[in-house]
Amino acid sequence: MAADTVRFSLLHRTCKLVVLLCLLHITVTVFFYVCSLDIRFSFAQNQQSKNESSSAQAHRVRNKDVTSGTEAKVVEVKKELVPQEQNRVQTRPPEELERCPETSPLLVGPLRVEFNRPVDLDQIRKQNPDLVLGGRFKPRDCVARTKVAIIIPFRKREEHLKFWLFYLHPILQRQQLDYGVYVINQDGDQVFNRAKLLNVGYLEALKDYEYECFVFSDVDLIPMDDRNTYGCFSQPRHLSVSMDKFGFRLPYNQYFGGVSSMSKEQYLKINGFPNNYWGWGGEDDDIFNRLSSKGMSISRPSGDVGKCRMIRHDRDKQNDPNPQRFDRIAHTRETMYKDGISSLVYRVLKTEKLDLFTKITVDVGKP
Ligand code: UDH
Ligand code: NGS
Repeated sequence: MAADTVRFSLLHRTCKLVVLLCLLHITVTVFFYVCSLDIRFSFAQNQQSKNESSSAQAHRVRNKDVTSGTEAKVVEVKKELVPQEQNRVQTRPPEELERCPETSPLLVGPLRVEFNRPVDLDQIRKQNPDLVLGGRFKPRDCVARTKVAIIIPFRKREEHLKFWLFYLHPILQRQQLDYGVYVINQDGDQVFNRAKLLNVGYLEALKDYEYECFVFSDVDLIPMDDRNTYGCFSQPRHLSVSMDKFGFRLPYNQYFGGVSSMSKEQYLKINGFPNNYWGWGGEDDDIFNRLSSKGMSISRPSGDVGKCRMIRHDRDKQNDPNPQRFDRIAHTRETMYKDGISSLVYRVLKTEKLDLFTKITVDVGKP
């Protein structure tokens, strides 16, 4: 009888232990499942930039006077739109930070990019709390390997710009870049001049910060893989190498349109971009000619990493094909020294430091 009681109590204790172990197991399983759900959810939402370790280090906002010396300008600083700097947690003082790794550990690879649901600026602001006035960002936990100005030629493409900001800000933050976004808005209704706006962007961005690298991007092109680094390389880089509208291939080998990047040195070597391509076409071929005449080659990501989508649109007003483009690209080697950044004339009408980008409205003249 006594032996039975002892056996029963042993069995009872063993059962209790098993039940406790099961409960512990379930708790641990649920915990890890919830964590993995969280990661997958944030991937699908393209919100990976919220990751603690990728958070921005607060820029000291330098509300610099951007007067060029030639023209008086209106500078609007919209401070109320800026996230509160004091809310940020800075993990280590900047002098203790190490250089960011060559490949960011935050990259996720292929991304889903679609344009069927509109995005709004408030949503983008909330999803990018670490941006600083003017659409600037620095990684918080390491010193970025490069300071990049992203220059966007622009006129009346607000809907495209929203998609660009929605997709690109999280990508650029995951790439651990020290970057700023500059939208160069052509004033008035004269013929559009993409390359001249890019030249203006180069000069104006340098008045803001000591950028070393310049990415020139059309407003309607979105990368489909965050491994396509928006930075500079030993040779000028073409980034939009496999666009959906070309069946994810290069339309021709010398194609340098869409999105490209150059270091300051590479850009200055070719005297910047031409200023006299009014209307659509040829200016990117002229830039290619400039680079190859200076013995530079084009570096590109692989077709897979370089995939991107273009937001479909109709031809813009005042951007019809330029009938002079073939004649001009035939003479790049002779004209490039007198036409470029050295001969650039423009007038800044307004500079707006917004929370997601800096908008510079310019008068670039007419043909
Ligand atoms: N851009 C503007 N506003 C304009 C014109 C051009 O913002 O009015 C900018 C914008 O960044 C654009 C870039 O300049 O992405 C390049 O100009 P583009 O869009 O004209 O060049 P793309 O090759 O289109 O994208 C050519 C006309 C397509 C006609 C399609 C008809 N189905
Ligand atoms: C070439 C244009 C380029 C242009 C490219 C792609 O023909 O400027 O087509 O155009 N060159 C000339 O016209 C000399 S696209 O299909 O993207 O509109 O970038």
